[in-house]
Amino acid sequence: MKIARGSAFVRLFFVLMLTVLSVAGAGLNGPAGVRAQENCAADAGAGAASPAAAATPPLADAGITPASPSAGGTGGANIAFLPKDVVNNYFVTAAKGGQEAADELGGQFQQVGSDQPSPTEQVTYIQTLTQQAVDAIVVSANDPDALAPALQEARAQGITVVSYDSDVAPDARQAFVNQSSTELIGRSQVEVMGRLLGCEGEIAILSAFSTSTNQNAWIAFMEDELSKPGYENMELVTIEYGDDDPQKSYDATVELLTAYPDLRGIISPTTIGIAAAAQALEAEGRAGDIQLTGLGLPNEMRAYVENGTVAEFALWNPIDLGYLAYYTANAIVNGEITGAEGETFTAGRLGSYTVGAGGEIVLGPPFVFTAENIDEFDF
Ligand code: RAM
Repeated sequence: MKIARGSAFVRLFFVLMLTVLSVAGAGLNGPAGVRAQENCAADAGAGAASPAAAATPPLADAGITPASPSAGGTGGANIAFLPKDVVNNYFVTAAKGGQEAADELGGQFQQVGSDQPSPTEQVTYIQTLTQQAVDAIVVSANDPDALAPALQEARAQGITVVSYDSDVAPDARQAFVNQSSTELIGRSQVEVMGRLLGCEGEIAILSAFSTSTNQNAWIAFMEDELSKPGYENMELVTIEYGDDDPQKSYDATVELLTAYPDLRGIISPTTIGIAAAAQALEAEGRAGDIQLTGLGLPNEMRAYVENGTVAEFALWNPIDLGYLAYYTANAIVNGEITGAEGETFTAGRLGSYTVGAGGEIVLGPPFVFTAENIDEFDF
């Protein structure tokens, strides 16, 4: 069975995840009932969710309010998405959510950007969108600071700026639509790797751009998690950057295998990186020998999970991220919110959201994919 976007099952899954996480005070767990291994860190609460904690609460209790599709705005806004690049399937998928929201709100949607993730190219696109006087720019940054002056100029012209996926400097935007808790995403990838390796062995991180705000924020929490008692025998030997380029990421993986003969695991917190690393591990005959986890698109990782190259990885629904980002920008354009902490607005089928500290709006807990459930996802 494939899960259709926005289906009741997806909503229920989010609610269950939210309940398990909040009640257990836990990190990101595998699908309920699939595994119950300990985490390496002595202070970890993850894995402690009791079956009772997974009881389904009313939607409103989980902070999710069902809404009619037309709720949330008066429509008509001209909103442009500027992702890290326009060929990455993650952003192609997120754009579907942006278009869906625009259709519901009667607004305009366009996605612009380069074929290569490049901060310089993003600045050029911001300048062009500013000249075009769009109502809002929704941007995923390849560099938080390099984009800031151009975005500040756009804001000075009255254009709403919202970041999604990968934040920009806070004074360069009104709100940031984060896919999930940055801390949860960072720590949980180390927790998964620790379980896969029995808390022992050399690991490497294969990241995106060295200036990617989201990957760097997750990596900071990964390093903090690794510094906890319990991880003494797991060593992060290097962080490599594949620049969200499939070939560069593949080559970086092959180089890792040569440079670190005792390497036992790779964490890749990027959909491009994890797919390229899985391909490289198979081609080099190291699948299964080296554990690989991180963030990936189920449709790109299905084969690697089914043949055992990857045991477990995570992601949120990029369609929902794009949908929420469009609704957020629309709400600011229409004056419903300004991006100040405590404001609430309704994002169509996703329900109501509250702006958090620093203008952050969090989509929700991610999904964890394994061989047992990956066929239920289609994005
Ligand atoms: C890549 C991009 C994106 C990130 C995902 C997980 O597609 O780097 O920014 O959020 O991976």
